[in-house]
This record gives sequence, structure tokens and C-alpha cells, in this order.
Amino acid sequence: MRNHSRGPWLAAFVSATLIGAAANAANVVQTKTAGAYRIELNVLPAEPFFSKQEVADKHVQNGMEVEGGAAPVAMDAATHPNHHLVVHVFDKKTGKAETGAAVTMSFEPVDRKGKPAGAAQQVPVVIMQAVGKGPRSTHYGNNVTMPAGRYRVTVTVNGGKPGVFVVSASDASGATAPMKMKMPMNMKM
Ligand SMILES: [Cu+2]
Repeated sequence: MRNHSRGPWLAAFVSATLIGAAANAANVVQTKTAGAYRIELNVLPAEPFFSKQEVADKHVQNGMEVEGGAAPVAMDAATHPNHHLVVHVFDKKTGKAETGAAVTMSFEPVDRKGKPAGAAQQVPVVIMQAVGKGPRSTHYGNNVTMPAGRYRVTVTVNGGKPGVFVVSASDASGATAPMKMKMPMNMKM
């Protein structure tokens, strides 16, 4: 009776997925599907980075634990980073976090019509985890300097089809809003 195991497993998977989505909802700017992956883009306030050793030695509770990839941009870097621009990458079918993906990321300012309005900047992609949250919190990106404005963010995973996001970085605090807010048609502005 192999089929009997399928129902409960599926139900557990679905509820775990929903709980995960709810917990992260406040910080998720946009989600896109690209090839075999679901990519969640987050634009957060700049975050401190720590090595595994520092996390252990200094009993760090909050921040980013560096797992690999490019050099992290420190919060007090000369470039004055104001945002933590990162993506979580999940297997589209299983929902599992990708922990060893090759991710590229760039962002460029765009005007109101979505046309490029400045030079694209490549993000040196750090592979990191949230301190204490383990491999399933794996994400990719870095602290960046993103003055208030609209940006197109282009992400590739393992050389696949790019995921393209358009986001608004509202100010230095890191507060953001999705660009395509749905408003009722009859709303009075
Ligand atoms: Cu991070």
C-alpha cells in the first residue's frame, strides 16, 4: 500500500512550506521562478558578517555567517553600504534551499518606465547563512550601496535563465516595497 504514505507526507510538506513563507513574509520583496529554481529577493538593512570561528568564539547571536563565495562588504566599509541585497534559492519542485549554487547578481537604477538610468553594478556574491539558522537559511548576495530609487536586479543561478526583479529601495533604512502594488481600480488617490 505504498500510495497511503503519500497523502500525509504531502500535507506535512505543504504546511511546513506555508509556515516558512509566513515567517519570512515581512522581508520578502519578490519571488520569481527561473528555470528549476524559485528565487526570493530580499532587500534588507545592511547586516554584519562573521566567520564561523567568530560566531563560535564570540557567541554571536545575530547576523550573517559566511560560508563561502566573494569577500563580504563590512557595514563600516568606505562605500557606506546601506542595504543587504540577497536571494534565497529553492529547488522549484522540492522547495529545498540550494546551499551550493553558483549565483550572479547585478543591479542597475531604472527610471519610471523601467529603462536603465545608470550603470549596472555587479554584486560580489557571498554565500551565507543567518547565524544559528543552519543550511536551510542559506542565501546569496552582499551588503551594497543603493541610494533611494528604483532598481532592476538580475540574478542567475548555475548559469540558467536570469530572474529579473524590479524593486524600490526607499531610503537608507532599508525599508522597501514591491514595485507592482495592486490597488483597487476605484481607489481615490
Ligand atoms: Cu545575509
